[in-house]
Amino acid sequence: MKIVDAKVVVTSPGRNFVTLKLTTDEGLTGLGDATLNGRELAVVSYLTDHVAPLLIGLDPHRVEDTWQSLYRGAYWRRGPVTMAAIAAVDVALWDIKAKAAGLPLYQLLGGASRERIGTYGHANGRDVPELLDSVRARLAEGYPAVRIQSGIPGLKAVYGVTDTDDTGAAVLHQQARPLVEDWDTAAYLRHVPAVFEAVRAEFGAELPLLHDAHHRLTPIQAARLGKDLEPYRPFWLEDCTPAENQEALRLVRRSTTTPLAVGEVFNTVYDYQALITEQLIDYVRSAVTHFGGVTPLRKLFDFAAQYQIRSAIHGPEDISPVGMAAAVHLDLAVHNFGIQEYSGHSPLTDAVFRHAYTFTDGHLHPGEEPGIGVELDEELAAAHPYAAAYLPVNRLHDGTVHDW
Ligand code: EZ4
Ligand code: CO
Repeated sequence: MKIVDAKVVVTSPGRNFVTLKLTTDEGLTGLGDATLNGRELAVVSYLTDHVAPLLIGLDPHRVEDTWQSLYRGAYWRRGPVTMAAIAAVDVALWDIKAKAAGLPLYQLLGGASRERIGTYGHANGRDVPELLDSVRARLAEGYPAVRIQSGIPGLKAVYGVTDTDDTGAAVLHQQARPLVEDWDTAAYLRHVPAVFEAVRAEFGAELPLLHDAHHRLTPIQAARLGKDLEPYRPFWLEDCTPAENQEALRLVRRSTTTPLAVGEVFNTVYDYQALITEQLIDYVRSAVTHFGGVTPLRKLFDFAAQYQIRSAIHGPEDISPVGMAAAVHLDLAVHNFGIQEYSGHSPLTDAVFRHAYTFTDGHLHPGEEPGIGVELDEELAAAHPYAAAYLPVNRLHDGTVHDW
């Protein structure tokens, strides 16, 4: 079997998605997600100008060899653009291999290690009463665990709150320049423990509660927050410090037993080396889409398993249903699965990307269709063309740019 066509489809059914579609001489097709939120067209160019021409004529069964040749052959390794492009190729090849075998992808990854996949949903509110309503809404939808994000007194626009709607879905900013949000770490550190206290008081001790600090704290601030949240037993504190500095988490780890989750902006296993071998974290959060595909993410999970660290694949709306499907197959197969982030997509997005995976009673299952189980409606995709959109930037009250 040979690859005869490699096509990149950009569509915006409410937000931008980049999809690679490979076709073989036997008529099999494979899909891969290459969406890099806010920098989509850089990956489109990487794929169409530099990768697609190399794929024509290759045997699609050679997944590992193709991955290695794209990773090592570029010489310029790593980085989100490169790894999103390689991820799309990797997933499209796995999709073809599984279709050729007549099996859902999870069977090729070792088969099911569980019956279904536990998720967490997003609850958010501008203030505590609104957040409590949002938690109630997620529980009514069946979510077994909830991420809680709240507005901060004195701040106008805050991550996870003002940029989400009341279903917890992220709202897209389709504009030529990024939205500016504001930030005050001291106000945040004062407020978050009170938010946890209110949610525990309303919903009890058992509900798993997560929180995302979105890379905004210094190590000592993160340590403080971890300690302050301990009485409320969070399921995890996510991305407490900027991701570039692995050493920061040594200080956080020494100071708190609050579990730590990291990795949505990581691209390779090297970003995790110290974090895993020194047991500084509890969950690895990379997405198939940004980590080079199923091939390296499986290796990461096996590495993490040696240190009792679990998977928690990043699952925001900017991961397309193609990337989500790949995640759900991996979640079902790996032994050290932890939890899957899931908000679902809009009905229009689900129409562009018809998928076999299902979400029932707060749990995902990849379904039994051969491959990853996603079909792209190219006509509908073309009816919703790319629209420039940016993630927000964050500024302190004096105008200084802060980590978003
Ligand atoms: O801000 O995917 O845990 N989820 C997150 C996401 C990220 C977006 C950025 O594109 O932190 O909401
Ligand atoms: Co996050």
